[in-house]
Amino acid sequence: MAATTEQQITDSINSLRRERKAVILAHNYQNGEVQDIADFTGDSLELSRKAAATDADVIVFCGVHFMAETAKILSPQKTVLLPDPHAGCPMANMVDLARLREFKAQHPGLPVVAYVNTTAEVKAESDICCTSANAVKVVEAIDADEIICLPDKSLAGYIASQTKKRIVPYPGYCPTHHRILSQDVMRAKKEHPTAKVLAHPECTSDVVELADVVASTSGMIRWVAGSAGQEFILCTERGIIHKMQKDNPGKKFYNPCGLNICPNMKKITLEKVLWSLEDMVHEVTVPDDIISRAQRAIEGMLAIV
Ligand code: CIZ
Ligand code: SF4
Repeated sequence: MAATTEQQITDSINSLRRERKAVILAHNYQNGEVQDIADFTGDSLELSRKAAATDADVIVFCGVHFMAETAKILSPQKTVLLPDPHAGCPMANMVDLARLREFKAQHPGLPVVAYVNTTAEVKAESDICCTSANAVKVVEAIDADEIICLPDKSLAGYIASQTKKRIVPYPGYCPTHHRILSQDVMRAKKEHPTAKVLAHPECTSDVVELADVVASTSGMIRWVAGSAGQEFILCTERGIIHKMQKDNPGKKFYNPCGLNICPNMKKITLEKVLWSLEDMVHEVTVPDDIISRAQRAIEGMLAIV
């Protein structure tokens, strides 16, 4: 995109943002140019909470569908727009209501902890939500020794390694994080021997075992900012490096491989953000009864952490 064109698009986004009284949210995995025009960047829960605290009428969520739903759950009165209606999350889509009910029936009586990375209707049908940052705390706070964690078997495995409780994993996973292999991380460590390795718990257990730090995207951003280290290997989606590099210009950041790209996150572009505000598309709605039940699961989590 030529520089002038990009500037024109940004100018148009800015005037429509004011006209529509909109707040633009960008997930940490978004394209850099999209992060740069956002009012807030962060993880999905933190973004949805920040947007709820504004008096905006419209939320443009630059992320994937379940994230826009989370924003709607926390701001039922606001109009929530997803700039590309096809930006879905394959992991969130691995469990729907029918599969969840079937899984619950196979493990009767067990409480269900739903990662924020789930659809609104799955949240509504679960006992409580968790994020990758607070999952262990949430599991510890539940009055049960055996707990279903969904949809991510890798996050469930990480939780199981940190608690004495028995964790029953639902067999979902993030294709993007699973493309990062332990041999990639070992090669990157050899090339950058002083680099610290940070891994998201959505990575496979052999990658997590190689990490110096296991954290959510926001946790990684905070950890890097506070670290005396100068080099970092990031085992998560590569969009995270954009903010880290901006915040820490002297530090060096490395991707462990060429495949840590989430194609759905990358569907959002500046042009689509502009179209979204121009045409007020694509609105993400959640039925009222699902909103109130999903709110209960999110509030249950927030009461613990
Ligand atoms: O909920 C989010 O934002 C996800 C899935 C990732 C993270 O760790 O921030
Ligand atoms: Fe879903 Fe993985 Fe992409 Fe996150 S990185 S949106 S979990 S596919």
